[in-house]
Amino acid sequence: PAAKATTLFSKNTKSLVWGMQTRAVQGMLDFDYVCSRDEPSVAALVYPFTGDHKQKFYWGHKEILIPVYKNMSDAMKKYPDVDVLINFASLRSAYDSTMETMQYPQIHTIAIIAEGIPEAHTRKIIKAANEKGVTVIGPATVGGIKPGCFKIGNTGGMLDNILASKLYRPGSVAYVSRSGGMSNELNNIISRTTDGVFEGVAIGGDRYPGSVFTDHVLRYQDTPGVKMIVVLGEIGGTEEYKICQAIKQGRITKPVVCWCIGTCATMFSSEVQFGHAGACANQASETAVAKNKALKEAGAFVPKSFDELGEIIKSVYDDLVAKGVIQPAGELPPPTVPMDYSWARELGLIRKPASFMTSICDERGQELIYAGMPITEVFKSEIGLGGTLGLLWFQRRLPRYACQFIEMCLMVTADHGPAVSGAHNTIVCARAGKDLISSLTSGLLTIGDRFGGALDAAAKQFSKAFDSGMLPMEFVNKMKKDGMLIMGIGHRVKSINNPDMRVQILKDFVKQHFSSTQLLDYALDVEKITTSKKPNLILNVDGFIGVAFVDLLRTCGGFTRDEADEFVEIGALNGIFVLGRSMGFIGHYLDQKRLKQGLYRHPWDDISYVLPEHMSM
Ligand code: Q5B
Repeated sequence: PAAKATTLFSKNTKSLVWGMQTRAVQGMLDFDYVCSRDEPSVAALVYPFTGDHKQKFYWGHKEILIPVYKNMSDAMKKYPDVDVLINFASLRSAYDSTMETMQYPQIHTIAIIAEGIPEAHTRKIIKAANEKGVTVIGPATVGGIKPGCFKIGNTGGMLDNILASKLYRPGSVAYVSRSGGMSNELNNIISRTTDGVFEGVAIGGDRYPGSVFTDHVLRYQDTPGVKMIVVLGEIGGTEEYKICQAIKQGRITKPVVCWCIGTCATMFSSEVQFGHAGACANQASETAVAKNKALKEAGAFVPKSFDELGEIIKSVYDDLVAKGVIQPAGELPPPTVPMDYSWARELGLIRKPASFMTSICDERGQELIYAGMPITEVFKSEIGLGGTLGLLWFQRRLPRYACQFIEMCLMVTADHGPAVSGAHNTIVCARAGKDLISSLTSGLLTIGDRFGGALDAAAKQFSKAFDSGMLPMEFVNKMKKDGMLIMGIGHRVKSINNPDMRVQILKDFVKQHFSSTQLLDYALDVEKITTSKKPNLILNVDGFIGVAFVDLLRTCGGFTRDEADEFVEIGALNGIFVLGRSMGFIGHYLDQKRLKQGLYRHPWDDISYVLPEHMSM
């Protein structure tokens, strides 16, 4: 087998991360930053399921881009200084990606995070790693951490944990454990009882971990910065006996504090399988009790229980300090890493004024809510399109007749043939080869005072005149005197001789269902005057809907007078025509496409060319 490195990580270690683990990468970068590293420890990500691209991360306050490669070979070629690969591949692809990684001699450490990798696969990985001199940490582990230098993935937890356990700078104590969760506990215990962690590795809970306790304990023995070693073993396997042997043989001379967890197994009458795949004693020597006893006999410092682990670590450490083996360094505060906005918010540390306000719809919960009404209720109560519009436009559950009226308005305004301005525009646009939305909006853009957009203005003019007590005749005369057209009056083709059935249908309904039609009656009186002058000066479809809607808002019981006026003021009523006529415009667009109509060009004989005479200078 090829020799393996004693030092796996330094302040300059560069790694590749296999998998789109952006949170873990950000955690590594934040760790690097609090360790005052000069550069991020992650050179690139490898992710075969997208093309090459870049991902945004934070480096302290700054935003940086880290490349993502589809092919591992490209990443290796681009970053020859990378010697660590952190493999977040799933249990299905971890074997292949690890074996592929080992083809690159630049890699000397691989951390495999996935749980549940078949043991046969792990054994092949171990064989290949031994041949190539690669240290494998895992599978089924969070990884490891070397304060001040490098952190594998999510090891050490969140930044506040890393700061609390002072993992941003090296101490003198190196540890190895099986469990990633327990390594966090060790970080905590060691930081409270000594000058801190020098390095910690969690080898993972599988029966065949890629590297074993002794691999790391011997590395620590040969690492000058490590002054004492902590091993957190567990029930199952015989690895701890190798440590006993190494102590007895004098291969390990640094103090080793060791505890095997799982001593409670003796309280059960049959063998217990603990959480880790390897945590089961198959023979008496594999029990935690037997191993703790052997370690103590070999000369390791073994507490009476896990509870005493901290005390024993402290007494060994204090002794080393007393002997001058350890000279605790002075503390320097780490650089500050800004807290993530979402986390700070979750902790209730910050508040931020929202950029947007909304009061009609909430899609965040389990169920979509329209103005306070869950979508299931919208359907259960059969409020229809009119009721839905009532919720979203007017924030009210409107009475049934009002919902019906709204739907009738949408129906009568749905279309009025291809000749009107908006439909014409839609058709020309569709024939110019444009898409549905362009053609639709091209039609909608013609809606205004003259065509289809006179509802609001009609509502305002008639209300103002009526509310001020003006007689219909006075109103007509005043408008004429002011040189203003009465909005909602007049039609290009409809007249008293050619009545607009759309208006008639609405009128019949309104007269039957509305509790009051004061403004409509006023407008009909105005119509009598205007049609006596010219038969086409009828109360048109815009005008009718405008004034009838004012009656509805004022008298349906759902709105105060101010609220009713506000809806007219903010332009809700033109929305009825826009929404209704969108149906027609879309119909015209589809019709033109279906009829395969070509580009429209207006005929010359339909255009009067009235250019100025040629003028000589
Ligand atoms: N005169 C609608 O005009 C139209 C007068 C008026 C006092 C008035 C015109 C107008 C107000 C805006 C309005 C909505 C442009 C119409 C709609 C949807 C549609 C469309 C469709 C659909 C028609 C002739 C004489 C002149 C004028 C006087 C005209 N309107 N006086 N108040 N409102 N109305 N728009 O026929 O003395 O001869 O000079 O602007 O309500 O868009 O189907 O087509 O569903 O798609 O061109 O129904 O009324 O009349 O402008 O030649 O005027 O009548 O001052 O008097 P016309 P003009 P004088 S509904």
